[in-house]
Amino acid sequence: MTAFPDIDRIRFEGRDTDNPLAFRRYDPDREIAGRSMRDHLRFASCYWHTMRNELADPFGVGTAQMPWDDGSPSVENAIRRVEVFFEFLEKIDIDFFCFHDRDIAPEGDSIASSEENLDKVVESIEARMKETGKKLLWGTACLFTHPRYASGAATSPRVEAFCHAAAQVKAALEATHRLGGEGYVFWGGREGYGSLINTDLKRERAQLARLLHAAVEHKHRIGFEGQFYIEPKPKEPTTHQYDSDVAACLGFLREFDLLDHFKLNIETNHAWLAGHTMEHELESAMEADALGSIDANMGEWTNGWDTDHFPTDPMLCARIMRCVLRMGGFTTGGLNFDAKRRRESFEPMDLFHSHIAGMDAMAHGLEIAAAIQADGSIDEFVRHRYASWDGTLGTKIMAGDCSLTDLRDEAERVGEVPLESGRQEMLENMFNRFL
Ligand code: XUL
Ligand code: CO
Repeated sequence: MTAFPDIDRIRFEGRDTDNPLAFRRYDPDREIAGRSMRDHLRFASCYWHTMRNELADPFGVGTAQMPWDDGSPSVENAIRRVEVFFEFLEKIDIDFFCFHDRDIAPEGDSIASSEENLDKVVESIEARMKETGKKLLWGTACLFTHPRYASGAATSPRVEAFCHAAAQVKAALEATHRLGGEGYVFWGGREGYGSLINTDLKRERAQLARLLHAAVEHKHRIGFEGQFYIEPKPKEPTTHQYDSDVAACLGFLREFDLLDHFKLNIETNHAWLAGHTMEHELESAMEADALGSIDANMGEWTNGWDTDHFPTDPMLCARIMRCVLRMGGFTTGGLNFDAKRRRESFEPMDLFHSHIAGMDAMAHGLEIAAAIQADGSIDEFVRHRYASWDGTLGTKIMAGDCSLTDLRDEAERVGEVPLESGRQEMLENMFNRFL
């Protein structure tokens, strides 16, 4: 059986090709800045959008054509999807994937039957991984779809919901471990509130921390060595999510003594919803040595939802890849396309067009970022801008050796501050030279 009979493996054909089913920028084995493009970018396709998103929106039903899917919640149907997904990964030449427990396997009518369903599908995924060499970037549990989580999962006012969430995390973590996953993500889709009028915020945050601690304990118990990540998002579907942005996550992890166990999986569209740029979020995480992985997508500035567009803007991708290069590249992380085709792009072929667009834009971003890094002028400007801090006085201040009184005397001694232009526009223009 083939789900995509008209599509061959997508290959690099170069800048001048007019074949839309070819890469123009992404040349997987090309060396750039010390690694192959494949190793820099570590692309992943996500099961929930690629295989399960029917492309419905609040005003209309799903439009996605999925002739391989009979629409039933059976394990057989779930296993058929696995076959299609791996054919897709092979043809698009993506090495990694990500999933939620409920994307890959149907929930049963008891905890035990849900675990059994998951086991069966994981077995078929494991077999396809062995055959194809594809790898799991991260797994996660869907703690936001079922009505039992309407008021939160770990942060629910009902203790029973907390137990169900824990059961799902346990099974999803074990599945991730079995599949050799390099990471495990916690996205707290309902871990927040609709209104504070019915919410005990202090309890809810403590409950969330408790679930995360229990997961850390279980990770050690089963010997899972992958990286744990939190994925910040400010809102939608909640009014406010407790892990609203990188700064909030870092504060939360420090407060509850979890920072040693977690890094962050940062998503562009979530950064924008929080009113930040993606670079702001990436830099804030990097500064705390907590940048782990990226959900590569973008939003639509004009409508303000989490629309999960494929990232097709080379400028955005260049900014992201500059951060990744500055961090020294991914270790366990990668670029997961948490992105979906538009509702109008409903043909199976659009799965290819959308991923190709994202992969080429990210590869373009990598080329730009590598050229900026090799040139070094922007980095040099920033270093020079802070050079006074590298002198004797700056070093002494930062070592904590100057009281306010000492500093007052220094101010008298050094005289007026030499004013220097920040040259923002010159630097922005310098950046543009590399596009
Ligand atoms: C939702 C979102 C999730 C996480 C995984 O906005 O980004 O799909 O990436 O749960
Ligand atoms: Co995401």
